[in-house]
Amino acid sequence: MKIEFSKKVADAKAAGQPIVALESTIISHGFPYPENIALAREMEQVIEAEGAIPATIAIINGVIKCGLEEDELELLASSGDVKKCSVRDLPMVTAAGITGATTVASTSFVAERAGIKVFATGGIGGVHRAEEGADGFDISADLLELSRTKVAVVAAGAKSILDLPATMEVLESYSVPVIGFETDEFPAFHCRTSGLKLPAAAMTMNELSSMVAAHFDLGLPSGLLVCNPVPETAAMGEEEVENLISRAQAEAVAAGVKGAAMTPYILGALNRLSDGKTSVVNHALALNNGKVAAKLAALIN
Ligand code: PSU
Ligand code: MN
Repeated sequence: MKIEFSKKVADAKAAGQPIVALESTIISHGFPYPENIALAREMEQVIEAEGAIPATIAIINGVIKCGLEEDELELLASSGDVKKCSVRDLPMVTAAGITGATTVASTSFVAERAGIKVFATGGIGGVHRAEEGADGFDISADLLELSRTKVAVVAAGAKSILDLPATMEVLESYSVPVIGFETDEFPAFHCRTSGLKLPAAAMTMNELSSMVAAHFDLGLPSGLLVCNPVPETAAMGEEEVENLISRAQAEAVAAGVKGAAMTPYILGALNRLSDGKTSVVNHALALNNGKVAAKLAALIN
């Protein structure tokens, strides 16, 4: 498999510097323009400030890239015609020579093959709620990829647009370690808590890095999920989020949205229904994940 590295990431690999992978679906389908390009740049800055090198992953004109130039980030943010690309889409997107944004699943896939062990994102995909009129069997490929790709994914849990207890059950069945960072509860993206207890908690960065290092040392076939709750100052109340989500979900069902379009649609609806508040939260938690991932990458390097 051919991966084209940016000079910066190639140099970092050669020098043995810590590297943090970043996804591109969050840029192309997670935020409106120009907020998305601002976030993409800030994610890179936050990681560099911790002494690590950011490697944003995407497919540009059919080429799998690890580390993007400024004009490539701008294209992903502003084009409006970038395919959301999970692992199963990689053959078509690369063969057709088109431009694709990678999800948690496909970013992890590329990161592992690029020799990168730590990846920062906002939230992972999971098991969708089986509500009337909605897809009854929509389980994100992010979970499958976590089970078979050796990368530590730092995320603020998963959104409560998903069935969080079912998501936790699938992660257990797939033998994916799930570690709370400074929490013993699964964070629900916009909210710091979900009422779901985690199987493991790391209360310090050293504890976290020991667990992650042990995981790689054991040679387990899976990745691991590091759950870093949204910063307190940015968190939303559970009731407010639940209200927004049921409205967004009802809209999606009424509009007949299915499959891969579901998560981007709901993100957009939440942003609109909350007058941009959910995007502010999403922005804050993504940067916070970048920071934790960079510290972790340095410690396990
Ligand atoms: N959750 C977010 N923001 C996102 C996504 C999820 O808060 O941008 C994106 C990620 O790229 C994730 C993907 O991997 O959506 C999951 O899509 P699906 O549910 O179709 O697998
Ligand atoms: Mn899906």
